[in-house]
Amino acid sequence: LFSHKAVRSYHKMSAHKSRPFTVFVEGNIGSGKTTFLEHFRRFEDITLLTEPVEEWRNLKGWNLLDLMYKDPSKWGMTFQSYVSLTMLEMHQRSTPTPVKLMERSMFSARYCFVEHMMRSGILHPAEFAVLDEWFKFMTNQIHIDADLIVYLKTTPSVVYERIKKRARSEEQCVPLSYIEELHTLHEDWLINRKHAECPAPVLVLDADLDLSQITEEYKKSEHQILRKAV
Ligand code: DCP
Repeated sequence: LFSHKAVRSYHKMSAHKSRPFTVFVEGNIGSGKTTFLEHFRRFEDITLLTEPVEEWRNLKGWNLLDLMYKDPSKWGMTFQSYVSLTMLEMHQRSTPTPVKLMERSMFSARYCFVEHMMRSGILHPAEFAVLDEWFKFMTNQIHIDADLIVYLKTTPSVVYERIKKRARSEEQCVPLSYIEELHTLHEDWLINRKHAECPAPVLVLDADLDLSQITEEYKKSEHQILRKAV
């Protein structure tokens, strides 16, 4: 008979063998994460997990993103707990391909967005504590695959202009200062390594470039992402 421990480690081993090469695409709001993922649609053997934001805009008809921007203190906790759930679901989703490319991760939710809401007092310390306990439980008890992080690095003023131009209705009142804070939080997490947890090596791309030049920049990551697919 196997002990529980032995069975668990067997499952871990077999899960490890068949798991896909998993890439998170991270960067500020408007840094081009969706465009980056679309670039990889032309390749076989990659599963793209895009646009969790569409789920946040429509949960049984409720636009949680809009509620959160209109009244952050009231809805921040609800919104971030739903973000965590959608992220966990993406992390857990099994893929038929050897490569899995995800837009964001539960790590940026915690280290950038929840961190901002805690520091700015949008979240009550008790609400923050609950989200943080969930995060610790999820990252300690559930195996989250992570092999590479593509960081689409931008300048806050550049993405601020893009956000205004794309005019997503919920984001109309977003101030530049918020974009700057999110930038610093991404840098602290991915470049300055201020949190214990940076789950994978980081590839930094210049995402300030406009659409006509960005394809060349995206191509720089093809090798690292695709060599695992062959
Ligand atoms: N958001 C949030 N908390 C999170 C994740 C996102 O408040 N944990 C908000 C910020 C944006 C919206 O959700 O208003 C979508 O942000 P993303 O950066 O995830 O997606 P974009 O569509 O802006 O990415 P890109 O323009 O890079 O494709």
